[in-house]
Amino acid sequence: MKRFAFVLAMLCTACCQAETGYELWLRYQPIANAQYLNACKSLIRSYEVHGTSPTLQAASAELERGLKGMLRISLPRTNPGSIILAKPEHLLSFPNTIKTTLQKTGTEGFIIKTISIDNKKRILISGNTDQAILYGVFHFLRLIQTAQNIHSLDIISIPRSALRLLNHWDNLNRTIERGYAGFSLWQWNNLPACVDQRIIDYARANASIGINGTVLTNVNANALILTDPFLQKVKALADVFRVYGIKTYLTARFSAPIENGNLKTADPLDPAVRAWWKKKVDSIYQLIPDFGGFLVKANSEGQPGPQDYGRTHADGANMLAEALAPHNGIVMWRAFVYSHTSEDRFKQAYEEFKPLDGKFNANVLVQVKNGPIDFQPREPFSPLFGSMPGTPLMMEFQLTQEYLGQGTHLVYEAPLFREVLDADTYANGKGNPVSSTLSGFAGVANIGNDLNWCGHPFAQSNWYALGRLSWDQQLSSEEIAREWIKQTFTTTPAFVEPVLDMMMHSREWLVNYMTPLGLTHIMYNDHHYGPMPWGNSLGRPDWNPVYYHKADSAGIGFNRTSSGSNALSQYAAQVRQQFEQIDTCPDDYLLWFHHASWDHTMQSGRSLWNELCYRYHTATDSVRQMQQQWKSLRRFVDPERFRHVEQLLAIQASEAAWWRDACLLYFQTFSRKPFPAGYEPPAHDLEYYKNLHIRLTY
Ligand code: BDP
Repeated sequence: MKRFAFVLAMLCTACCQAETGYELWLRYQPIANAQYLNACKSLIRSYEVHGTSPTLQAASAELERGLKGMLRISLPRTNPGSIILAKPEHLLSFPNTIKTTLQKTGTEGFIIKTISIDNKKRILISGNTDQAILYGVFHFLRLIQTAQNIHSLDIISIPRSALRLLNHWDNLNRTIERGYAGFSLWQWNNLPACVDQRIIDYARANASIGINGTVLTNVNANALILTDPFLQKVKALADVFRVYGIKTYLTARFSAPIENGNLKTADPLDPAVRAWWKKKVDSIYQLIPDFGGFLVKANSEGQPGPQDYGRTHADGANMLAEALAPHNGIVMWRAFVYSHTSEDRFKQAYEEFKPLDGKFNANVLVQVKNGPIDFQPREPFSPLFGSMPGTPLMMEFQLTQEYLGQGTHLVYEAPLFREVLDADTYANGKGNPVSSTLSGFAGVANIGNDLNWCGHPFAQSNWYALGRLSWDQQLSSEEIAREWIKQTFTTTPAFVEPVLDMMMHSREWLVNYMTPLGLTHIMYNDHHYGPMPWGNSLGRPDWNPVYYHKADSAGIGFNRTSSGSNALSQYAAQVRQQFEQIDTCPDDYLLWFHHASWDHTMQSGRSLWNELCYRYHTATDSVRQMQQQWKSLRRFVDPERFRHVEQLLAIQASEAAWWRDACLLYFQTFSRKPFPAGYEPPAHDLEYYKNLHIRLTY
């Protein structure tokens, strides 16, 4: 009996050992299913690798580490090996079909193929570069971590997009703009002498999901990063990232020639300014030969830019592009611009950038946020997508949850990403979704030095999703979530299915307890945490919530049809038609485009007021159910991560109710309608919510 208890205790410790989350989705836990374990072991006994580059060494090390963890074997290197890591030139004796396939995989695509040599099955992981092989190794390990059949593999995987980047909004003092997971990973004070293990693990995690570029610094840029001592530090990081196929990029402060170079101007047409940038760029490439280029926020929210000198965004971007072109570097010029003079902030990016289509140099991409305003829980796609046929565009998604519950709400963002990517722009007719208009992807990173990298254990899934989706835009949110859950927690279906359900609904619930029916930007001033629909104290109208919802006794919402700001005219006719008529506009976007009466009949048949109450209440109830759902899964998760999620869900549930009560009470002052019967009454009165002064330390 004692012995039984001991074995049971051992088993429990084995399956639920404390975990910090540091390993992310690269946990490589021992395979518990004996049958699957044996199947893997019968195929995997050794490996061979052709070449000695640091990247191949990293691939080998990862393979050994992964298989040691999952199969509990130390994988010997033999020739021939049961796994073969090789480029086409090492495959001379191999069938031509493999070589022909590899002609199509480019520099990053890979194949994983079961082949037979000497009547023995072998697994070939190949690609045209060492980086491609590294991607193949990570994919192979993912197959095993997610318990896929590896008996007869024939995988070809080619990234659909060449630029798959993280954008860190990290300041040089290591604070992170809109960061909810600690301080920056970049330890500027210790660099370049000291590059900690975390930098390597960051690179591994990115390579495992195909991310091939990282912008190290905040878009609200500091010119100091372009000085020689800092560039030495950047080089130390770039040297690590290169091994994992990751290019390093920096944000360029447009006024750097003045701040660092003592010039009188940063006018992009001034020859001295142009010469300064050229010299600066040349010196960066001396240190970092594969430097990726610059990301620039200009003439936006107080950042300097070419318009300060009467020049256009194209003049500014092209000046930098010219300096970078000889080195194959690129400029990612952000389209996030708005000013207080614009009658509708929605329209400004399009108005400034559309006329510049075709005027940018070949190595400039315009980076556009997914929606026209600013990373709201739900936005229609930015009208720039599909409107700039002569300019490569990059998608900017925000992984860090500035407007999505920040560090405490469980929100899986892939459904948001998919919704935008799948929206049809009708550029040149039907069937041109936003995804087809893109030349690259950027995710504003949600990573900091918290033990588990992202703060909320589930926030890791958004980093994961950005990588996987930018590699393959055909992947569904569900497929990505499944992969992530299995690797991050367990492959047990009794856990995977309910957690999948939670994740897949989480974003819609958040929309409905924060900003249902197309409400926008009704968060607190500045830090954007919590509800403040009454906010009307900031100097600029377009910083105030009341500007966005326009609630009055007649109704609520922003009229962007032809009788209003006519922002809808920025879309193709077919898109416009979807939204223009109040009776056919989808409920989810109604208040984005219409000032609708409180009695307006929604597609559900409810009045607008009743629908608003319904959405706020049901979403809050759903979060409470999610909380219970998680509690029922305790036995599948280690105690640390279980408790952490449990505590965060408690915050989320109480904050959903806070959002619900504060918003409904406030909007009721305009609708003057009662709450429909049967709903939980608000916990406090409106004054209570208005008097909550939420101060955050970040
Ligand atoms: C807004 C953020 C601000 C960023 C800005 C940007 O509130 O901190 O600097 O976007 O994207 O969402 O430049």
